[in-house]
Amino acid sequence: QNNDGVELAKNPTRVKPPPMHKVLLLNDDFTPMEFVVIVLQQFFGLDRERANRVMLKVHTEGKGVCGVYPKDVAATKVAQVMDFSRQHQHPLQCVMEEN
Ligand code: NFA
Repeated sequence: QNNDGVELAKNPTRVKPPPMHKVLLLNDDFTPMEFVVIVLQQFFGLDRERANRVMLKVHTEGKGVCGVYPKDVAATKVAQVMDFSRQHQHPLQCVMEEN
């Protein structure tokens, strides 16, 4: 039974968990590695070691998952990272995709 797209006020009982969305970073040739590590620590709560691992995965494979969140949270993370990168004049790209 489909319980999506129904007004929550009339439907306080959720049958399914919210659909989750991956947030990914994309590689580029210009953003400093250290800046990417800071982004992963600051916006995705990774410790330095995990942040370094994800950064290197993005660097070598072209993209990497920062975290998995409900749609609204994922969208906020993407916007925050894009803002932060622009503020620092780095071309780092952050995107989301449904699982
Ligand atoms: N490729 C970038 C560099 O060599 C580092 C980087 C890693 C950029 C991950 C974006 C994402 N400076």
